[in-house]
Amino acid sequence: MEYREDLFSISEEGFSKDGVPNNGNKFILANGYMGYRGTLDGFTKDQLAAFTLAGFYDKVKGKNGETVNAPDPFYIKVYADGIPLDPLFTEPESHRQKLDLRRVEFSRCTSFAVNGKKIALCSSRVLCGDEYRGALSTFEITSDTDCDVEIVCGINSDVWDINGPHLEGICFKALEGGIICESFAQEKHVPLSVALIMDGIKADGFSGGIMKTSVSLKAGKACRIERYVAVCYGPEAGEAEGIARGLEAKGMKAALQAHYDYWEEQWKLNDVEIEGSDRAQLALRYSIYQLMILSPRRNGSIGARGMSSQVYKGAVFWDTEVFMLPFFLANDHRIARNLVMYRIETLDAAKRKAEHYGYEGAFYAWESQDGEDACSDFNITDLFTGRDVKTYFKDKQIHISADVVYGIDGYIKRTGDTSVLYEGGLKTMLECALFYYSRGYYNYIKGRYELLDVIGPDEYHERVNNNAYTNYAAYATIQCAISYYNQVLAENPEYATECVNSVKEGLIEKLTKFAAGLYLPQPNCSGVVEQYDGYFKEEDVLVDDVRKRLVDPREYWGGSAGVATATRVIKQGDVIVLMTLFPEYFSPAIIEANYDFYLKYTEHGSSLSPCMYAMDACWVGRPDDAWKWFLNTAEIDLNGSAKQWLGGLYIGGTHPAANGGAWLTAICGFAGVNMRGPEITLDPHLPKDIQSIRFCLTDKGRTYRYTVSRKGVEKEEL
Ligand code: IFM
Repeated sequence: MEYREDLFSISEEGFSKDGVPNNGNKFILANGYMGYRGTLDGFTKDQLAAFTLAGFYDKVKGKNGETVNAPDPFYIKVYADGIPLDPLFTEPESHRQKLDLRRVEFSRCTSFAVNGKKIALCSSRVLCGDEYRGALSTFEITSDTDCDVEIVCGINSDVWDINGPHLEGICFKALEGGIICESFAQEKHVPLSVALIMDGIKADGFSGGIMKTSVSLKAGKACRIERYVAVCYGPEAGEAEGIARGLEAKGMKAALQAHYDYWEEQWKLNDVEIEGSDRAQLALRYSIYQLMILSPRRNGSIGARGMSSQVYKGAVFWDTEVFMLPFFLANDHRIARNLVMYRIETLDAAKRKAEHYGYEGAFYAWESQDGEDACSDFNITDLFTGRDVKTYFKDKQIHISADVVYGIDGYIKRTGDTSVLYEGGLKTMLECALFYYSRGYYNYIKGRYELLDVIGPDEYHERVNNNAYTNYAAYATIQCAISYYNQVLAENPEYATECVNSVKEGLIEKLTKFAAGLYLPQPNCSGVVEQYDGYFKEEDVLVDDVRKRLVDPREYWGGSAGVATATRVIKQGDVIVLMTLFPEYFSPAIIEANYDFYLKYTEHGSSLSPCMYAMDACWVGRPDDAWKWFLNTAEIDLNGSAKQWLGGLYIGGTHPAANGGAWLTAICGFAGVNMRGPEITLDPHLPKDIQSIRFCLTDKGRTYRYTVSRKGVEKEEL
C-alpha cells in the first residue's frame, strides 16, 4: 500500500482554549521512558503541560504515590512589543498543530499579527527513539518586517503534580550554552537531572532556570533555536549533560534522522493496514502509535494512562496483561517478556499483600507501583459532600492474580520461551493458585468451593459472591499452575519439586481438589451465566433509565449510593470478559446469548468495555455489530470521548488498554487470529466496511505477513 501522510498523522487547524486539556492527550509524545503531553511550547501546569517519567514513583507523605513529572526544558515564550505571542493571550491569525505518527514528532505553526507585523512561530519536538533519555526541539521565529522580539526560555521547574510536590532541592547550574536543573524526588531522595543545551541563541543570564533575551529579526529570515535535552534520574542522573552534549555534537539533522530511523523500524513490524475505511485505518494506526510509544525501555510495565499524566498514579493495572500484552506478543517478544517479568519480579510484594489480608500465596496489587498497591482505601470523592468514599477495589478485585497468570501463560504459549518458568514464572503461578485456594470457602450445604466477597471487572457491584469471571479465572489459574508444574517436573524434576515445596507442601493435591470442587456458574435455561450470586434479582432497568437518575453527570455510578449499585446496570462487560478471555469454556451459542443479554445493561463506563463486546461479536459471526465498538475503542483518544471524572477524581489521559483493545479487535476479531494455541490459526470475520487487513506476526523467530481478505488468507514470510 502506498504511504499516505493523512493516514499517518493527525492535525488540527485553529486554536481553542477548551481543546487544550484533550489535545494534551491526543498529541502526546512518548518513547517508553518519558512522555510529553501535546501542549504548546510555553504552556505550563495551568494548561496541564507535563513531562512524565514512566515507572519513576514518588510519594509525598500523607498523599498517594504517583509518577514524577520532570521540569520542562521546552518552555519558551516570545513577546513582540510586549505582546505575548501565545494563543492563550493573543488571538492568532492561524494555528496548526500536528502529530506525525510515523516519525513520532509533534509540530506546530502559529502566526500572529502584531502592530502591523506578521510573526510566525513554528516548532517541532521529539523524544528520541534511539537515545531514549534525549529529546530534541527546533523553534523558529519569522517576521515579515524587521523587528525585535523578546524570548523567555529555559527549564520551567514549576511542574504539574496531582499529589505533589515531588521535587525538592531544585537548583540550576549554568552549562556552556545551556543549563541543567538538578533536584531529587523527596521520598527516597532519588536524583533527577534535566539538561538543556541551546544553539542559535546566546544561552546565559539564567535566573531560576529561565533566561530572557532580545533578538533582532530580519524580514523573512527565521531565527532558529535548536534545543538538545536529556533527562536522567537515579544512578544515571550525572549523565544528563553528556547526553545532551552528545546530541548537540551529532547535530539536529543527524540526531533527528536517527530518531526517525528508529521508528521506521518499529512501524515495519507493527503497522496494520486496513483497506476500505480510511477512518478505521487512521484510528487503528493511532492506537498502534500509542502502544508503540509506551514500550518500556527498561524492566517495567505500562501504566493505565500511559505517560499522559499522573492520573491513576502512573500505576499498572490488569489493563497491561489482558489488553496490551497481546499487541507485544504479536511481534515484540522482548517487550512482552519485560512486561511478564515485571509481575514475576514483584511476586514478593504480592505475597505481602496476601499475607496482609490473612491469606497465603500471591495477591497482586490492583494498582501496582513497583508491586506495591497504590490504590487508596478511599478511591472516590463524593461530589455532593466532598467526603472521601470507601471503596474496595484493592481489597476485593482478586481477579488480578489470575490476570497476571493469564499474561504469563499467553507469553509462553505464543513465544515458546519457557525460561520464564525457571526465572520465577512457575513459582508465581503456584503462588497465585495458592492464593485462590486459601481465599476459597467450602460451602457445606452446596458441597462446593466458592469465592466470596469479591469485585469483578464490573466495579459498580462491590463485594459480591461467586463473580463468574473471578471463579473461572481462578480455575484457569490453578489449571495453568498444575499444567506448567507437570511440564517442569518432566523437564527438571528437582527444580519443580523444590519450587512447589517452597510454596506449600502438598500444594498440587490441594489445588487439584480445590479446582475440582470450585463453583463455576453455568448458563441458565436461556444460556446466560449469572454475573454473581443474586445478579438476576437486581432491579431490571436499562442504562439510559439509570442515567436519568443522576443528579450530576460526574456522579459515581457504583459504591454504596450509586445509581447502578442495586440494578443490573454494569460498568463494563464482566461475563463478556470471561467469554472473551476463556472462550474454550463456552459454545458460540452461549457467547451470543450472553452478548445479547449483557449488552443492554452495559454502560461502557470503562474504556476497557467496548472491545470485549467487539471481539465476541466477531466470534459469533456478527462483525458488523463489532464495527461500532471497534471505532468507539480505536477513536477514544482522538475524540476525547472517555470519561474525565469519577466522582471528584480526574481520570482523563490516554487509554492504552483501549488502544490494545482496538488492535485486539482488528487482529483477533476481524482477522480472527488465535494466538493462544500451539500454532497461530485464523478464522476471519471481516465487517462489510473493510475489504482487507494486512499485518505481521512473529512466530518462533520468523516473521510472516498475513493478508486477510474476502478471498481468504495469504501468508508470506518476510
Ligand atoms: O483497570 C481498569 C478497571 O477495570 C476500570 N477502571 C479503570 C481501570 C484502569 O484502566
